[in-house]
Amino acid sequence: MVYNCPMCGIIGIVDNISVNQSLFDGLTVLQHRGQDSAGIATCNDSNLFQKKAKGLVNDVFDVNDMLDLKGNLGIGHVRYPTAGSHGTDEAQPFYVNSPYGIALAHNGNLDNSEPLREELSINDRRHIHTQSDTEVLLNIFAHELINVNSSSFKVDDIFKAINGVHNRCSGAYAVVALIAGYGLVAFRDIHGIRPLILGKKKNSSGFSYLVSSESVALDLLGYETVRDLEPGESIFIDTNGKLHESLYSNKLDLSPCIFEYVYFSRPDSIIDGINVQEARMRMGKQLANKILREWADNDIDVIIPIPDTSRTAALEMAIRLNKNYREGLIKNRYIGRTFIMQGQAVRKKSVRHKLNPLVSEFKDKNVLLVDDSIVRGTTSKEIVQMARDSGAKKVYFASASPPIRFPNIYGIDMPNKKDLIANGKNTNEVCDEIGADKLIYQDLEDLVYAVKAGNKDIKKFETSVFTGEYLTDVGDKYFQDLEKKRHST
Ligand code: PIN
Repeated sequence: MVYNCPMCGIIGIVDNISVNQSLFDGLTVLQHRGQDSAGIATCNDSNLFQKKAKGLVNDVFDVNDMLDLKGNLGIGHVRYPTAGSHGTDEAQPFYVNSPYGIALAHNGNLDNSEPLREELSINDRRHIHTQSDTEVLLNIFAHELINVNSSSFKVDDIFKAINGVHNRCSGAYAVVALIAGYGLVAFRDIHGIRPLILGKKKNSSGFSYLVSSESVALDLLGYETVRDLEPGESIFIDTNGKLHESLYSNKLDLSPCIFEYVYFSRPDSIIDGINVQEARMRMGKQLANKILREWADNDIDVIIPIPDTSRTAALEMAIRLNKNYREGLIKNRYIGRTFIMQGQAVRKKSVRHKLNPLVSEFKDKNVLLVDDSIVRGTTSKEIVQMARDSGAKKVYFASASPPIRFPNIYGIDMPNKKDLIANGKNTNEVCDEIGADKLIYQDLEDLVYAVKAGNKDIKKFETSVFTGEYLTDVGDKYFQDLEKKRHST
């Protein structure tokens, strides 16, 4: 069983001064991408330093760790827990000593990590000692680099090795790695599913470069955007701050994961040229248009978002529908996101712990609750009940994304197919199940329109959770194994 590393945040920096504080700060604005563990690896000449542990960024590193993380080159990672894999062993970055000493961190999921693991063991004679597919990816990269390696270090060899990674690895991966004494490597899978953006800023000897899952890290640290990495693109920034670039010859159309826009990314990020906040605003407008088309004579008194992400869409809906918008659910900001926790029991309990209804906003009103998505439906069901308990006359529910009927295999953690509330159900059946008086789902074409309007050059998005159509060639066996693996969540 191999665990993936979905929903993580990555960052890499090359500068002419110490990068420890910038990496730390950058990770704090990527924290929403994963709260299970955090790690930083830096490099000073050919010495590598690393600290990684379970916990939030603020809790993992103390002053002494920061002092130990020396050097002008480094990478960082925040990790989301997956089925059974929430041990320190799976915290990133991962390290291999040969060639050169490489530390690597990744966001995404390989869909062929089982066969790769076997290949690594039998053909490449490499030992993988954790269940993480990041360790698999790192060892593939290291092996490919040894295979192409000339007698001395050449940048071109790095790019050849990454081509080898693309040829062997299937799935979604955005990667940062440092090669001790030489520089920072970053690359993105051939579909560009997971995000990765490059920024630069002037320093006293030229430029400092930063790569990150989200542009918010560039904003925070004062970097200007160079561009998002293209599908299959790799870059190498040497210790002198020189940028080297290479494209994979078999790259495919950019197909970013649409879930980054639905709820995963911060609203103040721009992913593949699309302003996330504006995409969410358009999702709200599209959903309002659907209501105007299909339910013009609605009797909605008030629109109430289920915080946080859906607020943006819900406000736009209220404006377009000319309805009141009210904050009716008060979030306790001191507990973690529901979606991020492990196990159904914890998840169920935490909804009431997390959100408290303001009775006065519900009493004697017909309310439209808005969420970004309905996955298991457990939150939705409880909130509908809370609304009723608070005296709502009618409880309607709107989802800014379409019914989720298929598992995500590219790095967004989703439950088994059978635990997805919309699996095998039509809208009315889901509506009954969550106990609402009416349920309105965004249509897929409207969601795609809302996101694509931010960057018309993007021809398609990764939307498999809605369609069951996957970008990579995954067989039935993969899904059977996935069901088994996720059984325990
Ligand atoms: C909202 C994230 N969003 C809320 C994640 C709940 C589905 N859930 C997906 C809705 S935020 S359920 O980013 O934390 O603000 O359908 O599985 O119950």
